This record gives sequence, structure tokens and C-alpha cells, in this order.
Amino acid sequence: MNEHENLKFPWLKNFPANFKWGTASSAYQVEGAYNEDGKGASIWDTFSNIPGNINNNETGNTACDQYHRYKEDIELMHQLGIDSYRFSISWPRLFPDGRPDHINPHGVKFYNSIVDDCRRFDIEPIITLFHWDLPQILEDQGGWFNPQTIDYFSAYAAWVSEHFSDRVTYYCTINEPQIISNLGYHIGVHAPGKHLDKERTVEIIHQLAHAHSKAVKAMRAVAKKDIKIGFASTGNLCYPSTTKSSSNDDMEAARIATFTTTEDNWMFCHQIFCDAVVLGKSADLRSIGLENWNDCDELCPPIDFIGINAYNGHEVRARRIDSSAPFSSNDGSANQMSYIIPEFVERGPGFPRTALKWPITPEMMNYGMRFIYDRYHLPIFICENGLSCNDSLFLDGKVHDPNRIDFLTRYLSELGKAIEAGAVIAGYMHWSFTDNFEWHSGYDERFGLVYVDYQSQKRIPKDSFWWYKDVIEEFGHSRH
Ligand code: GBH
Repeated sequence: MNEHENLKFPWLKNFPANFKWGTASSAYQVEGAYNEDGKGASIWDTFSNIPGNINNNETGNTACDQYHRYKEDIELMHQLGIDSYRFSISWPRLFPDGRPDHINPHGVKFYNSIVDDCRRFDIEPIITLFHWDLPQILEDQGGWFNPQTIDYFSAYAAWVSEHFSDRVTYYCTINEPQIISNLGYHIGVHAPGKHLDKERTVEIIHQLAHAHSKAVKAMRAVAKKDIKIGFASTGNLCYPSTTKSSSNDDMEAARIATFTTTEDNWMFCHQIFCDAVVLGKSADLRSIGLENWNDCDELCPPIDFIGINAYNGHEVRARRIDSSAPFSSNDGSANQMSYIIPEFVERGPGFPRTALKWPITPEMMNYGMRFIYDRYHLPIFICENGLSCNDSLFLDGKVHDPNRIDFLTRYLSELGKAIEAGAVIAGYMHWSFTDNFEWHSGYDERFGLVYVDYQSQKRIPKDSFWWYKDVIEEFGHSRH
């Protein structure tokens, strides 16, 4: 038996002892108390309270009521055994009108309590600064197009760093710039519900890159000790049809397909943000008819990790084109050129899918993370991974979710293969701890390890909760 073989979880391998096992959430999706104790309105408060925007006209006004129930929730996290909790701060709960001159003491007290309660249980808090809830008043003044928003964001970030860095080491600046711009400003199904054209939409991503970089610099300048900063990116990740061919053409094709900016993927690709803020160079935007960004050297202050939110990916195979160059070399032989064209493999009928009908593609966790690591050379945090299932209370009073356990086993097993291949993966934050407000899908979609009965706000750990607890106990040596 090899030393990595594990009898209890035979599929899970290679997780290092210092690997962080956690869960993730975001303020608007769990907190509720949307207008209590001096909180300012965010674009999501506005957007979800307009009839027609959200499934069943639901809102995040109450959500999981975590604002009032955080103690119970953190105790449950302790029971789960996680060693890190990624949550976001609601910018307008801290700074009701966005600008840094008026701070809300109730907001300060609330996030202090979350941080202190986590630490009491040895749970490392990972703070996300912006998970989509822009102060409404800033949106009214031009939102991310207004340079003042970027200044206010970095002032808010600096305040958080100064205030929390004695107790909090890990920070994500922005969650999913790709989704903010695409769903919020282009397709319009997320707040603020705009329908901008491609050029303006990409400009939002550019502005978010400025906000990120300015915040990173401001946070470092005032941190009381060494802090670790990253952000959370999302986008399509491809995996090869087969890795058996000796030339590994499919592997190369998958890598090319992952990072090539095209008309089909510009709204959902990693490189459009990550190349600028990590590598300091523009993704190729000419391929989608736009100018490249020429200020990327300002956008890439050193960061410590890259967060990846990973849900599904695409299978890709290579077509190799061998062509003779239109000229001959001196000896008269034709000059052979050969290149790879990536082809997306169609998903057949009955392809496995989650409740939201998102395809189940675990291989993405292996190849995708390796491609990301090869390109950016930063430790990777899986900042989100999970699925919605049609969870309900069974007659025995429990919530049985075998589909979630199988999904997670598959995804974590593939993640272990990425680690084996040399990708540095620092941790895994499961999305999500509790069921919560799933943006325009409302409460129909349940992503939690903990079931929430929204009528009573009762929390009921699902089978996957106990399964994850066992996994953490088995592999989470770091705390013992
Ligand atoms: C994250 O967004 C968010 O950060 C989080 O707040 C949210 O609750 C969570 O995911 C779950 O949605 O059409 O089948 O290819 C993730 C957004 C998920 C959007 C995957 C694109 C592709 C699905 N992305 N999705 S599919």
C-alpha cells in the first residue's frame, strides 16, 4: 500500500498537512438585516426589491439572517471542523455612503464579532472586500466608471487592513470581476441590471483591475503585519479529451482554448483580468475588436495568491494541421509547419448535470488548476466550488444529499491529481456553508452543506456536512 493510499477516502489523495479546508459565503447572500443598524443600501438591495428581477420576487432582505445568527453559524462551523471561513464584508454596512469619512459603528462591531468568534474556534477568517454589493449611492454617481469609486474602494480596503490585520491574514479584493461585468453590466440579470456594449463592459473589468491594484497598495501600506492578498477569478477552464497521445496535443489544445480570448469566451475567461493584475500585461483584446490595455504595469502590485472559483469546464480535443509553407528551403524540401486548433467536444445527451443544469466536469479541477498554476505561478486557493442540489427534508428529519457527496469526491479527487502534478494548491473553500440567496435564482437553488428552513431559519446539517467533517478530520492534520 503506498503511503498516500487512504482506506476511508480511497479517491482523495495528496492533500498536504497545511492545506486549508474551509467554506465560503458572501454578505448579501447570507446576512439579511438589509436596512438595520445604519447600513446603507447596496445595488443588490435596490435590484432585488424591484419586482421581476429575481425568481419568485425574492430578495436578500432577510436571507439567512446571519447578521443576527452568526454565533450559531460559527459554532456550527466549529462542529464541521473547518480551519478557514471565507466571508465578505458589506461595504455599505461599514461605510453607508461608500465614502470613507462616515463609518457605521454597528458594522464595525458586527465584523469584529465574526472575526473574533472565528478565531476563538481556530478558524482562519478570509475576508473578501467586494462580493458585488456596491453602495447604491456610488452607482448613482457613475459606479465603477467614476474614478472616485476606485478611490473610495481603496480607502475602504485600507481601513479594513488597518483595523483587522492584527487578527486577519488573508484578503480577497474582488470576487469574480468577470461575473460583475458580464451579468451586471452586459446581460443585466445581476445588479445593477445594465446592458452595456462589449467595449464598455470590458472597461468595467479594466476599472475593477484599477480598483484591485490601488486597494492592494493601500492595504499593504497600513497593515500591522504581513498580510496575504489575492482576488477571486472565474472563467472557463478546459481539460483534454485524452492525455494518452504521446504528443499531448489535446493537453496543449485545452490550454490554448482556456486562455485564448474569443468572441465566445471574453465574458467568462480568467486571462482578461488575471493577465493584467498578475502578469502586468493585457490579454489580447484585438481578437475581439478592442484596444489592448496599455497601463497594465500599474495594475500588478505583487500579490500572494490567486483565488479560483471553479464550477465546471469544457472538454477539448486537438486538431493538428500540417501544412507546407509556401516557400522551400535551399535543399528544395518543403518547410513543414504544424499547429494545433482546439475543438470543443460536444456534451452528449444525458450528460451529468447539477440541479441548476451546470455540467459536472471534475477533470477541470486537475487540468484547469495546472494551467492556471503554469501561467501565473502563484499559490492557488480554490475560493469556491460546489453545486446546487434539489435538497429537501426527508421523512426522517434529515437532508440526504448523495449527489453532493459524489460531486465533491470527484472534484476533490481531481484536485489531488493537480497537486500531484506540481500545482501549488493552498486550500479549498466549499461554496457554500449554508444554503443562501442565489442571486437571480433566489432561494430555489441550495448550495449549502447546511440546509436552511427559511420559514424558521432553522439550520439542518446535510449528509454532506458530516461527510466533509470526516474528510477534514482525515486530512486536516495541520491543526493537530
Ligand atoms: C459564484 O458565481 C458566486 O461567486 C457566488 O456568489 C454564487 O453564489 C456561486 O457562484 C454559485 O452560483 O452555464 O452551466 O456553464 C459563479 C458564477 C458559475 C457563472 C458557473 C457561470 C457557468 C454555468 N458562474 N456558470 S454553465
